[in-house]
Amino acid sequence: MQKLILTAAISGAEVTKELNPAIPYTIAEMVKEAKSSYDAGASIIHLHVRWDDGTPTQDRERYRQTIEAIKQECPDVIILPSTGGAVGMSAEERLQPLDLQPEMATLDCGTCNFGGDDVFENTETMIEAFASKMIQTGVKPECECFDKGMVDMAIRKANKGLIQKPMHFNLVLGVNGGIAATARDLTFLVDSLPEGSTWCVTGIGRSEFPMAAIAITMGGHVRVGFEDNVYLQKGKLAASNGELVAKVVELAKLLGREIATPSEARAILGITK
Ligand code: KMH
Ligand code: ZN
Repeated sequence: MQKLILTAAISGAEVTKELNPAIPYTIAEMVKEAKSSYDAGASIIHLHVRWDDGTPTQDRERYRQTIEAIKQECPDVIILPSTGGAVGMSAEERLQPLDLQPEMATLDCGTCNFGGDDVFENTETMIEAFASKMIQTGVKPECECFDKGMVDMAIRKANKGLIQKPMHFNLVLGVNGGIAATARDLTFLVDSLPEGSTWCVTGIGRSEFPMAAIAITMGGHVRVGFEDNVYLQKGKLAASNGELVAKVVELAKLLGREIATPSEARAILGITK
């Protein structure tokens, strides 16, 4: 089995300090959360940036400054910026971090209800435009799939030459509007991936650690972090993203799976730059 790649989704765009005071907004807070995750065993930081007051932004310069500051503390970590941004942002706004030519970026593969009246919009035209820009800029897409149809959309785009193979997927289970976080549905998604793909699981809310445990035993990779869940256990807020990563490292140890370093993660994912 491959070593386990751990991704820390340290900030997200929607969670706020009202939910957990440790949610990072400022660049210094982002660095602290990235460092705690990296020290605990994360080789990838999935990044959304904010203005100091917590407002989500896809501003190119804010990403540049945040990435440079994180790299000073965690020099070899893989940075995976969001091109999803926050619900309601325009495609143009969302695409900005690709100008920095990161090693990876998210590629959201379909439209999804996101609770209440929120709709996270990713039309087919947008998916093609985002995928094309990633090919042009040499950025490896992490195909974000909130439902089975999104896996199929990503495969169609790969067959059209818009996503290079082998593909890498982030299977997100438990969004209110997406596929449920159950072992059956995770197996269904994984069985639908093209041969040779790599995949990571993201379980939302209380599903974070159960989905992680299943993925560890299935040979997949794992994402945790405040973007997806703010609790270390029922009723106890996590003090840092590092605590969430450390809990998965502990699970992996119990289940006999070794953790990948950033350079091992690059080799597994076929990242060459
Ligand atoms: N904030 C969500 C609307 C991504 O990073 O690409 C979208 C999201 C996915 O978080
Ligand atoms: Zn995200």
